[in-house]
Amino acid sequence: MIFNPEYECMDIDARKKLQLANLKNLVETLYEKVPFYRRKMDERGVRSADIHSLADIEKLPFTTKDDLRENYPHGLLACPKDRIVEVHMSSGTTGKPVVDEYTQKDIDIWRESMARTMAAGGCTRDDIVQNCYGYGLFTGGPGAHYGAMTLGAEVLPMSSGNTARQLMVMQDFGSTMLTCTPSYALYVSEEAEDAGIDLKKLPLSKGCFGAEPWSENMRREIESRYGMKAYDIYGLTEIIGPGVSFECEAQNGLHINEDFFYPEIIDPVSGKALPDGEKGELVFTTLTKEGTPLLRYRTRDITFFMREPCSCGRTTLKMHRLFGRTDDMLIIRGVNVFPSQIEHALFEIEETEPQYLIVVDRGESHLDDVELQVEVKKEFFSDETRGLEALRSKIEGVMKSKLQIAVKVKLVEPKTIERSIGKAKRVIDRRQL
Ligand code: DLL
Repeated sequence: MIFNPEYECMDIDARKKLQLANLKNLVETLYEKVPFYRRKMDERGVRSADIHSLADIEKLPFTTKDDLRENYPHGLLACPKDRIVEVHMSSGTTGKPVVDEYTQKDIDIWRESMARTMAAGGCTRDDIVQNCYGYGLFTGGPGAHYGAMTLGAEVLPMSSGNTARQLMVMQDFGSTMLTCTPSYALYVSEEAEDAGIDLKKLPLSKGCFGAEPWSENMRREIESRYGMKAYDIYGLTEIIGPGVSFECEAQNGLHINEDFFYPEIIDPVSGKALPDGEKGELVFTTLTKEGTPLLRYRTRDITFFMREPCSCGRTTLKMHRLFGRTDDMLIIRGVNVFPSQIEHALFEIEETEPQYLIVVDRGESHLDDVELQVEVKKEFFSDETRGLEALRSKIEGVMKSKLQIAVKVKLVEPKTIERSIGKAKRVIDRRQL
């Protein structure tokens, strides 16, 4: 279902006009209200009067995660503090958290964005949404909650964890839609299997999954374990939370809510715009936010735009599902490798579970060594070493041919790699320690 056809199916030129008008307003507001942006614009000698077309956005300065941290907690606020009604944060691994401070209008934009997102995943007022994204400072729980409520669905605000209780509620309340990280969806399915629950017999028929990288193969795995449709949803705290872009029934690229979030793809090194179809770093400008609007925010997420019209009828620009993040990329003996490539290759090996851990270290020779720990499926795991040895060299062969690097594979017993209830940790890079 299309939640808001007026905006989601808008004539492309009309949308561009709207974006340009909002961009000019934004630049004016940021210049007046946020000293950080005034300084940056003065340095470049650019003002709102210099923005005549959307392409002129290139004249404006970028914002980086470091800028957000340096302005923690309220330095980027663009409205009086008493207009803020809610705050979210994401901590990341280093330094101060990044903060998003919402006015009521910002919350309304978020509700609308998430209503579009979940409607595209099939959510209606008849649904019972089991929301297992974490609630709290993380945007996942509240974002999906707002979206489901806006659509008039019934929400079960489970938050993440306590998997036995998740399964009980899922059965007793007849949940029809699941919202959580893809890795948690897999974890729940394993626990269901152990408890003798056949998820395919439950009323669950769809889910919106995101907040971490996942592959097409992982989608298929979730869809077959649950007997459901699994949709990819994307977003980040700095921009609004989940609801920045989402898949429709075509499951081929994510529609960007571009009347709210203006997207660009740039070369991460030169900062220059890349032609359509070329992979690069995703950048967003929040066109309509009031609390902490951002200009040309560098997400570090890597994707490309898909301009061809979508069969669903939406005219919004699509982005390919993420390939990874510029800061996730591992450089192994000079070769660039994304964890998502390893995951993708692994899924083609029938004997393994979709559970893995990549450990990178500097060997005695001071060269980078990669150990890939992979869980073997119960039915293939045995004490007989010959079979396992053959499987190990098969996986090493696949990795070598797909990634062009040598990976040492360590097969581990089922259920030995730590499961996550939120975002999965797939890489341990000991080289930085
Ligand atoms: O993860 C917001 C979110 C919640 C999105 C629930 C979807 C569902 P942060 O914690 O700020 O916000 O993390 C944002 O997570 O820059 C991406 O690197 C990654 N990410 C989010 N969605 C996806 C996705 C939330 N669908 C960071 N695929 C982003 C791959 C994703 N990576």
